[in-house]
Amino acid sequence: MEQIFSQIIQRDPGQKEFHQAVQEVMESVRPVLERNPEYRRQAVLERIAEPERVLMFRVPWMDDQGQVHVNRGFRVEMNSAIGPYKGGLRFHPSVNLSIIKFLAFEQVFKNSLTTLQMGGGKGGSDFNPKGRTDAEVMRFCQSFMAELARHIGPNTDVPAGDIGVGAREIGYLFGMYKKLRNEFTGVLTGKSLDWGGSLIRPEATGYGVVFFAAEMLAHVGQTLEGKTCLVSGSGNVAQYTAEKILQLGGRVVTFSDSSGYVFDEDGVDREKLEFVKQLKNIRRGRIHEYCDRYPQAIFTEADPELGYNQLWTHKADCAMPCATQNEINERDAGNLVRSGVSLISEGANMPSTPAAAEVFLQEGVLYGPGKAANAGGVAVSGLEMAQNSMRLSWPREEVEGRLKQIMKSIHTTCVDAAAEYGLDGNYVAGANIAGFVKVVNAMLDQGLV
Ligand code: NDP
Ligand code: 2IT
Repeated sequence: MEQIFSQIIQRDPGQKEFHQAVQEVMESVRPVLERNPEYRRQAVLERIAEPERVLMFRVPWMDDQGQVHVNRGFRVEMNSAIGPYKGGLRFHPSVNLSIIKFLAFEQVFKNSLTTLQMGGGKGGSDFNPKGRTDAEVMRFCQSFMAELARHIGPNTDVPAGDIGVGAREIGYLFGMYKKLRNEFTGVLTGKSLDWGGSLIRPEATGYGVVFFAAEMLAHVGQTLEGKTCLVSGSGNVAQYTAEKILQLGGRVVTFSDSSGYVFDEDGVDREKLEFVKQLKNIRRGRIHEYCDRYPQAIFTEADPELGYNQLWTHKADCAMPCATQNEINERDAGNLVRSGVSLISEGANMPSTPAAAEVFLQEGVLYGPGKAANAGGVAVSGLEMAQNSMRLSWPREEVEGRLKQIMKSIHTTCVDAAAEYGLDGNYVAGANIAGFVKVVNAMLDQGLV
């Protein structure tokens, strides 16, 4: 196994996020390979860690002043053993091939856990939508889709949103796809309700994060009622994580963005949450503006020199990281445990470094890794695809009911898979093993392709 991993590193040196994601899965599935010598003969690890296809392309676009810019576009089609490639698009200046490959790799196992028929993929661009006008974002999306349209389709590859890609971007991307292909199909998910979107898709990731947390708590005879939660991020996932925490009787005391975080000791109530939604989604403002409106809250500027994030030092019972990868390091993990946090449910993809995850496992924290805890978003994307195929829309209650059921099933699957290998309570091992076995068996059924 060490040899396979070092080959993966040698083949793509410098792809540190991708290596991090692969290493975690490889460590988890070691006992599975020991039990199944056929998996070794079939080189399943080498196959699953190599994307089926990697697309990289130039995205030229013009700003409102007539200046031309060039960004890089990506789509990594990682694995189609159990369904069409499925996964979001991320627009953020930090995007590079390593980040898109790690996200696509995680997506394969996450989608496998959802019980639905979806393979794994991810895409995006190093385009920074911050401070850009709607017209500039539209031209960028059109240029991005001018290339991507050749490679995707409702039965081939179905992108959706992620960081920097929400309803506005999905609209512009869909419009261009429709024009180029002259067909109205469910080629993207996260569409607006009026033209093929699913109820609950905007809420799904955050709601799912909290359903997963509630399942982990129920497993040890507890509920979220009265529990104080630290939430990071203030985008789509953070907002609906907070909303469901409030609905289930918990308290939310933090939000953040890349500039810093707000701490509201009185708790974020429904009105304050509505303010955050307006601030981030409509006015596209910064989270420190929360303190202009609610002066009792405290804003702390992000300080990368500090070596830890002060957000994770507040006294709480639960933490839901919903911003980005590696936002919790080993020191943060130690701080969380010392602040009384005994449950982590990851809204972001890979928000905890390997050393932080190790702290949670060692300390017996209920630790729900992203590929299990945040699978509700892509699960409802799968339900959006199902509704599009039938040309029907299900009511809110039906979609939310199915989402809740799927999160429950993911929880049970993780618990059972971990127990099968004597790793009771280890959701990381459970999620990786269960996600892996299903995809690998499908790959083997379909031969060497
Ligand atoms: P949004 O773009 O809506 O929000 C992202 C939030 O995270 C913003 O508050 C943003 O702050 C913050 N953020 C992003 N990058 C950084 C960074 N490098 N450092 C600090 N803060 C950062 O994205 P989503 O809410 O959709 O995504 C959040 C996380 O959830 C991501 O990890 C994504 O992969 C994951 N996820 C999303 C799903 C979905 O359905 N949308 C599904 C499953 C997982 P700022 O405004 O300053 O950039
Ligand atoms: O990371 C993720 O699961 C997403 N960004 C959602 C993907 C999707 O296809 O809905």
